[in-house]
Amino acid sequence: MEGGMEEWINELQKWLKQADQWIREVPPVQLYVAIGVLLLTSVLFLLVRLLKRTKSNTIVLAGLSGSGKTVLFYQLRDGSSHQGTVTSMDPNEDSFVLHSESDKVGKVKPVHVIDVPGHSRLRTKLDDYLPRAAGLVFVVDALDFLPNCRGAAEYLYDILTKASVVKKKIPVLILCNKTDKVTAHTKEFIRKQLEKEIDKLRTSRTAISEADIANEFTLGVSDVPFSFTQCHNKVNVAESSGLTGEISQLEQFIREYVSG
Ligand SMILES: Nc1nc2c(ncn2[C@@H]2O[C@H](COP(=O)(O)OP(=O)(O)OP(=O)(O)O)[C@@H](O)[C@H]2O)c(=O)[nH]1
Ligand SMILES: [Mg+2]
Repeated sequence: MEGGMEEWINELQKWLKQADQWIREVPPVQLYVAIGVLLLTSVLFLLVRLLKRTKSNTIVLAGLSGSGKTVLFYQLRDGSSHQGTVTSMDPNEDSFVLHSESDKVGKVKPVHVIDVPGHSRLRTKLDDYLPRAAGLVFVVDALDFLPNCRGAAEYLYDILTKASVVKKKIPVLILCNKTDKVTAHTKEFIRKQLEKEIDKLRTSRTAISEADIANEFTLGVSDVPFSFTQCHNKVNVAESSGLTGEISQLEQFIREYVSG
């Protein structure tokens, strides 16, 4: 047993000597170039791996209860509304190729969609999902908008001041849903109203209060009326109808941030 070990060490030493001799014979410039190339490729390899890993395919759906998130979720996945009339008690979560792209299965990257219930006690789940979100869709009920405007603005304000959203500049799509009804408000109207409400919240929340401690960042530019264009992350407004399946603007947003 011991003899075997010695032999093995001898063999190794021979190899090392040979390698040493060989290295000495090679002109130093060639050696440096070889080492340089080796280092460069390994750095590039690591960089590509890192970039691939950080590229998320998660899209988070948030918004007040009843805005239509669950209907949109099923519309994206199955192309039907599933009549989600019950208030969700748990997040809906699935990875799938968008229904409208089902002819491209295997060619496009699946999207991971999470529908976070709007009930105030379940909203805290959002914090678990935001760190890996490639985009956030804030669904607004365009039909029953005015009575819910304040509530929607507060929820949106909380989202737009979260460190996880601001630091990673998570793109936000404000999706005015239920546009199948003629009485639905336009996206321009909804955007303006939300900006006004957020502007009011900004002044009321700058005083040190419990609500203020929860908000990690301040919004907009002080002394200037708030507008979504002041946000560090991209905030866009779009329209949809989950019920009738008119969700092309939502799908466009998803494909912009989860590349196939
Ligand atoms: N007219 C119309 N009604 C819709 C549309 N989308 C959803 N609804 C209705 O709105 C209600 C609420 O829809 P949900 O998808 O369950 O709402 P949600 O956002 O998931 O609500 P929570 O789970 O409580 O957070 C249901 O009665 C839907 O039928 C739409 O595009 N048009
Ligand atoms: Mg729901």
